[in-house]
Amino acid sequence: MKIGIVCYPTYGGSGIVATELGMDLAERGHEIHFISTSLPARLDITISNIYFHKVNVETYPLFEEYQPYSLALSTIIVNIAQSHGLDLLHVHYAIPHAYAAYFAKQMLREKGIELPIITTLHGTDITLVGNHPAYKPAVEFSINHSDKVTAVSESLKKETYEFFSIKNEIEVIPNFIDNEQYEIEEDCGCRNQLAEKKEKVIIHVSNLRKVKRLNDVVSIFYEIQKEIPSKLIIVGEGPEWENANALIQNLGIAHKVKNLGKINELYNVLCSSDLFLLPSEKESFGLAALEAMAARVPVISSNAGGIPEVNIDGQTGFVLPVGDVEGMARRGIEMLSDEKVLSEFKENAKKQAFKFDKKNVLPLYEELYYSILQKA
Ligand code: GMT
Repeated sequence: MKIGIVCYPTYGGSGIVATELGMDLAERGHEIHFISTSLPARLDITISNIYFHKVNVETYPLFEEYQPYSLALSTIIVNIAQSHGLDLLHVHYAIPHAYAAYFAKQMLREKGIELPIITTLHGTDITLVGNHPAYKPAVEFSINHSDKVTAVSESLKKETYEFFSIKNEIEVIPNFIDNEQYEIEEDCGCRNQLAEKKEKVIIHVSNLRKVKRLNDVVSIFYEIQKEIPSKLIIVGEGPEWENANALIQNLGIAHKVKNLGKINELYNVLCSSDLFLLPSEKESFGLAALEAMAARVPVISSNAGGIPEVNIDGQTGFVLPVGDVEGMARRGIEMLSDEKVLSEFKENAKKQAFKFDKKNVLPLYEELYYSILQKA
């Protein structure tokens, strides 16, 4: 098949899922055309069958900071669909990708070309941004006019039906992981750069936005480090870092916290960690938690959105109400203070990651594509 994939190029989960999916489909022999504003963060452009098309948003002073991204996107979709003969288009994140895809589809129809559209909902496009009155009718319209809609968790599917008036069926295809990529020795050599030998490594990976509750991460760690010699590793960049850093300074734990920013060697850092913290306010799935589990790292998380579908309370870690910093710290201390308990949690985390292995999940997308092409 010739498949167009539209995604955000940044380190966010939706872009990562789209990129990993596209690369794998290319390895299975499909021709994949990525359409994005810049090269997606994890895209290996050297894989054969992969093409990258940059969305050029022409700037014009009249538009000030509101340059018409949707227009530029629908135009390039039309061009790529025509010039490369795309069989279908898969857009990741509804805003404004599903909207732009709808208009591209209409333009192509006038030229006698039918382009089926698949929209994958990732989370904030529904729960945070999409639900805002400024966007809601347009998001609802574009979901209802997609040929197929998927959501990354049961929780997100339920919320989409609750928030919007949706006429079509939403299929849940969970996020996935390539477990083979995580077959690194537990101590791959980077552990001693992160912490002292006797210390535990506690990690948080995100885009450091408000929804991730970074101050909770710091407060949970503050309580844990009183009992367990440990270091907190923060991976990612984002607007909440300044606030969290102020808290770190006030609590006097700056020497125990390392902010690595955006890194490429995430596998190595995860494989050197003992506990992942994900206390998010909202989270449709929690891909970062799954990546941690694939590296044998148990997770202490909130019960937001789809997290409980990934992190199983009492098995792969613990799941507590959003904001229960005290409870999360208590569970962390419990887990980290007993090596036998910790290694059981680590094994369970790895077993859980195998359930979401790409070998099980990717065929679901392929089947979906073929079923749409049969209908078309
Ligand atoms: O977590 C973010 O803020 C990034 C966001 C995105 O759209 O890239 O992540 C969302 O999609 C991921 C991949 O499906 C999910 O694993 C995340 O849980 C989801 N984030 C939220 O729902 C807040």
